[in-house]
Amino acid sequence: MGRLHLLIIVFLSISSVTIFMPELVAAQLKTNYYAKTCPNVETIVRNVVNQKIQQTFVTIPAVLRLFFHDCFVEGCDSSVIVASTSGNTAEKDHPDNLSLAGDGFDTVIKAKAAIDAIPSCKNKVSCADILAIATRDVVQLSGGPGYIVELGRLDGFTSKASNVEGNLPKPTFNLDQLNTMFASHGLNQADMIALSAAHTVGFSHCSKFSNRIYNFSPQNPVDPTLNKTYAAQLQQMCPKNVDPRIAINMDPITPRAFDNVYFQNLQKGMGLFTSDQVLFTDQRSKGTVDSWASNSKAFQTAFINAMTKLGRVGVKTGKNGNIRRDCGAFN
Ligand code: HEM
Ligand SMILES: *[C@@H]1O[C@H](CO)[C@@H](O)[C@H](O)[C@H]1NC(C)=O
Ligand SMILES: CC(=O)N[C@H]1CO[C@H](CO)[C@@H](O)[C@@H]1O
Repeated sequence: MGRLHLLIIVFLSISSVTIFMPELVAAQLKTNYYAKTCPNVETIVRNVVNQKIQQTFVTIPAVLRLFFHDCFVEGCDSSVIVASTSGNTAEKDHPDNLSLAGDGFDTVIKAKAAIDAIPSCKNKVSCADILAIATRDVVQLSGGPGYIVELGRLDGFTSKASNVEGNLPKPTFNLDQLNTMFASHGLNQADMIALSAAHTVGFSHCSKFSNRIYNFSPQNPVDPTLNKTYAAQLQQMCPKNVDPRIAINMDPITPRAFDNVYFQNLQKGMGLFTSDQVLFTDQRSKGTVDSWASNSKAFQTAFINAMTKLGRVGVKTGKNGNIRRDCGAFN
């Protein structure tokens, strides 16, 4: 009996080592990175995020999407927050930025000001880490899982609109295109599916899916994988000549809750983009959608794991980055 017990323990510890070691070494991030320099940083950010959310719900999807775009273009180095100057068109001014709502930028800038108001913290915390902390907070404050954020990212030195093209997924992507793009950032299919559930909160402009409700193909003007009732509702909210500023809820059932209803919607043909619905229609990913639609806990575990991996993408350390004094401008 004693011997069997021992064997089980050894097996478990070996498997956890093989899963976690390579990633930890590659990313050089730590959970207690600011313990000596600014021990209260997470509380300070949390208070600012709380206040912002009380002013506007948009804070939640805005911050979450900002983090994703930051990490996929040039790595998680707050390059997405830098403003354009006369000599440089920055990432945020690429057309793909349309829904990077100002409230995401504003949250980071306000949190930075609150941190820098404490003399010992001033210019000690990177904008990239502030965004990572704020992202964890908006997920948790909208009903999603809490998790420990790895920290120690530096802010990057480049931000170019020309680097955006080809680095962000398009709403028309099929499963292979999604997998290829996420794999190029070290994320596997399960990570991609878990992260896609971020579309459980937030808004989309009509133009991002109008092809699915008006001119999908010569034989099918409406995408046949779209739920017919939902398609009619979308046509009503997004008539052909709709004001381009109109944006609609991406999760029509629980638009303000970070939950697994996203997956239940896919089962009913209520995924808004092709890139959402394909996760259910493609047999290679359907099983994962079905299991997370019925098991919220399993989804949350996968989401935390995928967010942690996303937060390690292209991290800058040492000479490759610094702490920006103003998140919107290089020092
Ligand atoms: C899987 C591929 C993905 C595609 C094709 C995609 C595409 C889009 C598009 C087209 C919009 C609407 C933008 C607009 O109308 O201006 C959107 C919104 C959003 N996306 Fe994604 N996205 C993907 C993955 C992700 C991931 C991984 C996250 C975060 C982890 C994310 C978070 C969001 C959020 C929160 C919004 C709402 C933004 C707001 O309301 O301000 N998306 N996405
Ligand atoms: C379409 O959506 C409705 C709920 O809005 C649902 O009752 C129905 O089962 C869905 N249809 C299909 C084919 O999934
Ligand atoms: C929030 C934000 O930065 N929006 C910009 C997105 O890009 C267009 C140009 O493509 C700018 O006009 C917006 O100001």
